[in-house]
Amino acid sequence: MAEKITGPEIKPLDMEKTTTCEATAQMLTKAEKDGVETAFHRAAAMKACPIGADSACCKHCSMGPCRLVSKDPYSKVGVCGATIDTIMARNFARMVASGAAAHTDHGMSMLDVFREVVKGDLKDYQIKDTKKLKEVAASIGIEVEDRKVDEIATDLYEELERTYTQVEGEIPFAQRVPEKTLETWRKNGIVPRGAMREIMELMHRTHMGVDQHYENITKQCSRTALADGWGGSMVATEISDILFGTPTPVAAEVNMGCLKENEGNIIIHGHEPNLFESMLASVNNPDKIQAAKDAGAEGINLVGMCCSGAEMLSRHGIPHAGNFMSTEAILVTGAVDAMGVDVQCIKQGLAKVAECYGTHLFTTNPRCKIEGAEHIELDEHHPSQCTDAIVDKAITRFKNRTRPVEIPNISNMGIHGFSAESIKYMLGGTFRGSYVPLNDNIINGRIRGVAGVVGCTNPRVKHDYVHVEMVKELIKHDVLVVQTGCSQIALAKAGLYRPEAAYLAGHGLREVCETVGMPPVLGLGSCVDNSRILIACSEMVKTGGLGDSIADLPVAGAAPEWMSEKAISIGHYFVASGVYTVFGVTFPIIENTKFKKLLFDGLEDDGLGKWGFARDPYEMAHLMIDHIDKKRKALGIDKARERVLMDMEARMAL
Ligand code: NFS
Ligand code: SF4
Repeated sequence: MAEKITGPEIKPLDMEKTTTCEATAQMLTKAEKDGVETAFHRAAAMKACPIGADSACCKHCSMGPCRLVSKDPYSKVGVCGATIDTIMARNFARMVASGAAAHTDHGMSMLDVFREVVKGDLKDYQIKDTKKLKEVAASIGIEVEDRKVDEIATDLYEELERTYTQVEGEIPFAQRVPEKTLETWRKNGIVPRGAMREIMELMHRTHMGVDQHYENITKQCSRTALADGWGGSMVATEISDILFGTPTPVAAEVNMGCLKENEGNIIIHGHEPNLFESMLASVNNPDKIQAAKDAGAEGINLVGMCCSGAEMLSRHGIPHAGNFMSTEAILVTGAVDAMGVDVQCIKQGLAKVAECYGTHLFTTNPRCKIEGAEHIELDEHHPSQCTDAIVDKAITRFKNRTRPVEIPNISNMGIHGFSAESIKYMLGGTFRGSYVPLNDNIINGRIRGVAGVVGCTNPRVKHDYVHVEMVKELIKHDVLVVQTGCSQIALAKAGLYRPEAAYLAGHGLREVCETVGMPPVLGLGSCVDNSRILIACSEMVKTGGLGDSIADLPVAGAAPEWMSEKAISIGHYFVASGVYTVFGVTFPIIENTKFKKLLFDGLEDDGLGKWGFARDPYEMAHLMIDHIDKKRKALGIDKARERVLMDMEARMAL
């Protein structure tokens, strides 16, 4: 169809510079023809505010807003006298507070479901993974031997509630932290008490006229971020595993080609797996399938996006259509009959694009409504009422499709569904899984170290490009990469989740991958599942041979295309846990300031990790590799790698 859908002239993007995702590029080009605007177009038209980007402004009271712009950041202060360090630290802290709140509130929703299941008030969800239930319970000191599942579950619920509500003491999962790391936290006074308390205190301290020492603010930042990583996020992951199953490796399809022209397509996009799980039940309901057939469809096709999509990909092999920067683009296919969203990373712009293409957009969570979208609330006591209604609307939309459909014919198979548990079995390959083989391969140098590459996509940089190039550079240098969220999807679209992609890895990593038949990058699921990386780090320390604390491990983290406050909270809990963490795109900080020095150096002196920043993917990768090598040297295992490399050369010579 040639005629424009909305009318206004759209300034075309230079696709070469916009994205490496061909499907997204194809749809953006179509959007331009149709006169439909996306976040990519808005980003091109609106320059980021340079003062805000540097975190050099404060609007915490109405004596301001104050802007501290000048060549020398110390030549000015706010009306109240706040220095640049105070202002940057407070802004950073508020990002941590908001990001941590998002993850912990998500975790709390999962815990709400769990409580109702345990009480027997919720029949549509069950405890699916009793093995995991027992493992999690035992890990925080709950007796599991010879006890009934519901007794253990009741105790677990009560313990985990403390993650949120406790006012004194340490959160339950602090018991999973390696001893020396926990000691460091205690010494620094940053062991979280309860998430609600930490977030509340951080908001208080960043109010006008309270905490005006950047070091003290940063301390509470660390405590709050840890309440996210080892608290809210970890609860979200563990409870989701208990209710819906711990992921095991599964072959699955990613990219827009998983939409089907002749079926009713439903996309679920968001973060909490309960909506998606019940949608899975609805689309498999024989009545609904029949209704779809009666409407002329060959079936109902359920597809995920963003993080709840990544969880469904991991747990059930449900196809995944794309990451954060593709959520508007996919509607441009015209093939999406309904999109259901819950919370987080849901662009308001979706409503307009959905309207242009006649797609039904449904909000389902009381926390997230969007003007112009229909709200059908998910009540966990009767979840099918919501999801069945969405299916019905999708079928009606299918029947009344008037506009031509264009689906990019691109899909990528790969192996997903790794977890802290399955890594044991993957590399162990024996009946009793353990981290010994991973540690051994790191010690003998075949694997140089482990990098967590995670996080968002952001239209301020070439979409997917930074993720893909950086990860390729890491694996080429024998760094095993673990991933979550939008980054996992970027690499899956680039074909790195196929075991055959091991040929892109260095000799050592390649050998390990080929021996066990695994891809050189391992996908662990959604962003809250970054907690799986924390558990994996803990296991590596406890297994032995790689130091006494997480800060000793030859590991590093990165979010090369981050955009959300959640990403800052994640970054900071990795830093506080002892991990060197590199961010791309931009960093909300001014060079040559005390606060910058604290985040990028000082925290390491306190026994924690530290922040890093670079825009270029190769530079980021080498910052991480250098750090990994530094840790190998400190552990005295740097020589082993040289031997492996010589062995390999010798073998090649033969
Ligand atoms: Ni994480 Fe998931 Fe993606 Fe970023 Fe958003 S979807 S929670 S925040 S954009 S990775
Ligand atoms: Fe300005 Fe201080 Fe008010 Fe911030 S708190 S807006 S720096 S006067």
